[in-house]
Amino acid sequence: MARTLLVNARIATMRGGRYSTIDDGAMIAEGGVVSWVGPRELAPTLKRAGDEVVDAKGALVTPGLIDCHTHLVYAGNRAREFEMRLGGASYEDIARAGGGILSTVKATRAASEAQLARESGSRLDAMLSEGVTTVEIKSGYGLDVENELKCLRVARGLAEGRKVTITTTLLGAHAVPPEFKGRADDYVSLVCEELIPQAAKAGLADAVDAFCEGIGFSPQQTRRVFDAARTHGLKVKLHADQLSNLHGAALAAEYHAVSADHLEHTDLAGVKRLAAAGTVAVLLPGAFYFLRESKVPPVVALRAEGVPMAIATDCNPGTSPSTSILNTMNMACTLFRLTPEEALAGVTMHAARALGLQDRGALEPGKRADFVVWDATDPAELAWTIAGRKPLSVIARPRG
Ligand code: DI6
Ligand code: FE
Repeated sequence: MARTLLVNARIATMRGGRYSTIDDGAMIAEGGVVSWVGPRELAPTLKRAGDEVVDAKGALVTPGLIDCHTHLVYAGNRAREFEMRLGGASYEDIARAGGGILSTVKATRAASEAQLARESGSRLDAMLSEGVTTVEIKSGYGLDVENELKCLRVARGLAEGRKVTITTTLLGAHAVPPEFKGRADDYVSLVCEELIPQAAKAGLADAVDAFCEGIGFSPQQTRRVFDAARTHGLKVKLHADQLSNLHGAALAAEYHAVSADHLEHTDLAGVKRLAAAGTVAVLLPGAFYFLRESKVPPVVALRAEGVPMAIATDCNPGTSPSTSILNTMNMACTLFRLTPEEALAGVTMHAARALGLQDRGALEPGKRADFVVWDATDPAELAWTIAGRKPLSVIARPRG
């Protein structure tokens, strides 16, 4: 089996969510899986003939980064709405007037699979250029069976020819499409009775998500979506308490969601429910920044209650047009007051857990050996810079 021998590295293993850096560390991977990691002098085996040797020359090595919440597959842009918001319109005003998510739905429905793959592929390449090796991609800009499945197929197809694992999440309950205007419950029926079963049957979705919000879907409608997901054996995640507190965090916990995302308006009771359920809190500072929100998620309470915090770009045209996981780490610290260590854990270990993936996110025996060599020596440097950093090299394998 092909072996990779990493030597001369400062390895931030992220075991247990901590840096626990091994200076002058070494790592052996066999068939893309870590078989040994530790100080070089303890390396159990010397180089064998045929080993691929990676000499990090004393540089920092981290696990491959994981962007666990993106809406990467869409067509067009929302620059015009950005101008409208700068002129005083609110995100909700624009959404209620039929713009917002629905304007991207129009462009996405009109786009061919090839066009969508091209536009989305260049965003994905930008992500990967920063050391990302696993990306979650949601649908949610098709909003009918044909177009939602189209977006999921495009998302899955993006992994071809790239060294990345893509996981897909069906976000049919993102907005009520124009043809169901005023009939949200009927649209939810379509999501539950046609979309979820077909996506599950075609193997196109790993999880199901919903936008539980005043301008999205009610907690009752979200329950219907979650019940259908459960029936079809799909994991659930939730856009919870982003713009108001509809007690989405508690709802996500009740359904043992792998993650509850956003959480700006979540209260202490919601945090305690997440802790009890083992649901990961996914924080999205890009959306908070871009919408100029003022209410930060309850980070102090999440930390105190021991809720794992992941962070992600939320890459989408309306509230977080960003492909930069590194800049997101910086924003998580500057805007939400995470520590740089928490930020790194948030894009490795905890991000893996937010996707229900146990096989990655830390460099320890048994985990995938996707790793990144950085032009840095202290892991805190990754969160310190606002922009402009690129890895020296990224060692990852395609989804296996
Ligand atoms: N919350 C968000 O921030 C994005 N979706 C969601 O449910 C926004 C999507 C968009 O405006 O296009
Ligand atoms: Fe989102």
